Amino acid sequence: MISMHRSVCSHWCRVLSVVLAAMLFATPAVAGKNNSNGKSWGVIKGNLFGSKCDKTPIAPTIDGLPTFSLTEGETYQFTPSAADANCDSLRFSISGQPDWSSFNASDGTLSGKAPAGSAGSYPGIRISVSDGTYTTSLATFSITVYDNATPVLSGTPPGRAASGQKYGFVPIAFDPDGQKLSFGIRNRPVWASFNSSTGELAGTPSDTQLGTYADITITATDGVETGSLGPFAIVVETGNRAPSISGTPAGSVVAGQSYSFKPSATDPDNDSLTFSISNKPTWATFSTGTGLLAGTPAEGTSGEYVDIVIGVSDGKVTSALPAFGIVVSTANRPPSITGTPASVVTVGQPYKFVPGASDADGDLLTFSVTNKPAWASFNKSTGQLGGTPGSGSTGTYSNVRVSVSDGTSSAALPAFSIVVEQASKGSATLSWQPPTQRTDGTPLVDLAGYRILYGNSPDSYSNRVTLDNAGLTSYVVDNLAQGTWYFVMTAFDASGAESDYSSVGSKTVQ
Ligand SMILES: [Ca+2]
Ligand SMILES: [Ca+2]
Ligand SMILES: [Ca+2]
Ligand SMILES: [Ca+2]
Repeated sequence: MISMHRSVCSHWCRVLSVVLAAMLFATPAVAGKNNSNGKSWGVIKGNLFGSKCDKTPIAPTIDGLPTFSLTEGETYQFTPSAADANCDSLRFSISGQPDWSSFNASDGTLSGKAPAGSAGSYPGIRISVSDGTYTTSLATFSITVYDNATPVLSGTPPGRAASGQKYGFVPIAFDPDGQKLSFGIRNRPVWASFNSSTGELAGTPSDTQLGTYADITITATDGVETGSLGPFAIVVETGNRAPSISGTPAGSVVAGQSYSFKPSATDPDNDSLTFSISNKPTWATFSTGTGLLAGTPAEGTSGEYVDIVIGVSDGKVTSALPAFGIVVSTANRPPSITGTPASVVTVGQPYKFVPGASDADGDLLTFSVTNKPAWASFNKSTGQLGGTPGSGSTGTYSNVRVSVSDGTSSAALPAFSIVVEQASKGSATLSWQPPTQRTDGTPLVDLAGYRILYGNSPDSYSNRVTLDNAGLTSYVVDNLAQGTWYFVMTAFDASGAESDYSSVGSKTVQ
């Protein structure tokens, strides 16, 4: 009955079972009565009142199922169950105790960590309990300590690192026992950090950390055995340095005019550079070889072209200018100016020239003049050049230029000269023989007078003088300006009949 309870009961249960067996032996009738109620625990308690510990000497009991194996580095622990129906104090003992373990005589606990090198079989272990009179033992058992396999580290850490660029290496770690591993490192480079959970070695060396970092060893331990990788070295060399780009692109251009911007770019490593652009204006072309952005926005492309970004790459890294915009404004159309100024003026005579001018944009126009004669005034609003040269202003006023401006662009007439002439007057004395007959040969008896016609060309006699005196034979024509004058005469009779022109005479007034 006792052994049956051992196999199914807890420690407390077993203690009661032992007591129950004793009580049933002493007072079977009471126990049977209570058992009829199905309350066996109540039976035990009822019979233990005032008599918890049996007075009949009984050997202590010991029970428990020890663990039979572990791996080096692992901890062993086993505590047996023991009881004594007489409430005797119990004392435990052991034989065949493994040398790496300790034993607690108070509770029978066998424990300890199997160290490296402890692999093997530890037979003949016997744990006993004594109540001072009787000794009871567990069945002799063995503990097998298995060899702890060393963690295996593998992987090829890169032997070179570049300044400014990240270096990283994670070893492949494996423990044949499946034990949890923790990592360590010896001679860790100062520029790198190490993760003891993963074994990752990572960092970015700076330009001041060039050189060889040798004898680096990464280790992995399962708590007992330690595997390692290395030693290895990392040579830190100068890494790629980013290219630089600079320049200030113009922010505006007038439609119809050319735009051009070329950034400056260099690479400290002398890498060959390639340019790129985003948001290139449609009217422009871009050279990936030089970075030149150029073009002439046509009329109708006015507007703002934004977020233009020009970058340069050394094949590894790209540097870019800040984004910029280009405002294309409508082109100003220059004004036009026309007119043919007089080139000669006589002293005392007024001179006046007003150019014609217009602007396709309707811009307000202002006029200007260079080399204005002192005797003339100029109206900036109308462009009128006018004045009357005085007697002391004879001469040639050359390279006079009249211009018009719309505020942005201007137009000018060809330069011209104004010659101021002296007002010289001359005279011509005409003399003639009075006619005595008509063209048909008949005598002319009623001659009434003469008419003098003259002008500045032999075909155009714009001036005339009528002389109502048949007795005259000469006449002085005066007040003739400089130039060559041509003269003809006619004769007329009392009836008004007039002859043809005489032969032409001429005189040049200097
Ligand atoms: Ca005892
Ligand atoms: Ca292991
Ligand atoms: Ca570079
Ligand atoms: Ca204009």
